[in-house]
Amino acid sequence: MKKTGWILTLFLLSGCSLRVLDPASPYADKITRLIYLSFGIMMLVFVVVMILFVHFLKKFHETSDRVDEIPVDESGNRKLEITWTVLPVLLLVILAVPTVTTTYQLTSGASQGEGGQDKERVIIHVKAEQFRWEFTYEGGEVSYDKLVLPLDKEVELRLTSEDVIHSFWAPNLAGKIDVFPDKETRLVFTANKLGDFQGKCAEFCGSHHALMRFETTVMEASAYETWLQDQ
Ligand SMILES: [Cu+2]
Repeated sequence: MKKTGWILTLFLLSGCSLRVLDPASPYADKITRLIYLSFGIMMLVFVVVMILFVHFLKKFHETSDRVDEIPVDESGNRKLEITWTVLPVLLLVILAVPTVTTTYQLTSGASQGEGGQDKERVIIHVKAEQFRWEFTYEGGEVSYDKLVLPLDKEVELRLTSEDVIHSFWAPNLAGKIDVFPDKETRLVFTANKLGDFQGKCAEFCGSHHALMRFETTVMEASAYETWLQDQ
């Protein structure tokens, strides 16, 4: 039964087309580094705790000559108390500093060049509705459930919703961003890898939420222009 459970889990996971740890933009690359950092810290804590656990199991397990032994009642070990207070604080600082600075770096891009003053930036309007994505490009071209982006060009997505709250998530390119019916949110990133990347709505938004997927295609700037003309 246990084996069947594992096989089923692997089978279900194999259905995931989202590749979270495969960055195709500096934005996604920064997030990936944060994931590796927190995973590294987690593994360090896990391994140290497991080593201590096994060590103490061996050291203090009951043996025939120790059956009646009563352990010494120790209270207040200053050294140990300082160690297990300082170490977790240190680990949290190592995790918190890059997390906070990265978060500020990534969100500051959306407020710079406010109002599209930055002429180099490609502005695409994203409209979410139950249950599809509509992308409107600078010349008024529209595509549904397919976002096309030029390579190595800074892109600014301006997102709004027609109905409920959705969440735009293309893990190869950027982090999740909420999409609201009465407020515009922005996402700024630069795709630096050619190819097709999967994205989906990451906020439960109704009966067909699971089908609210989209594909992102990153193409050379010249091919992007041609594609736009074909729309
Ligand atoms: Cu949705």
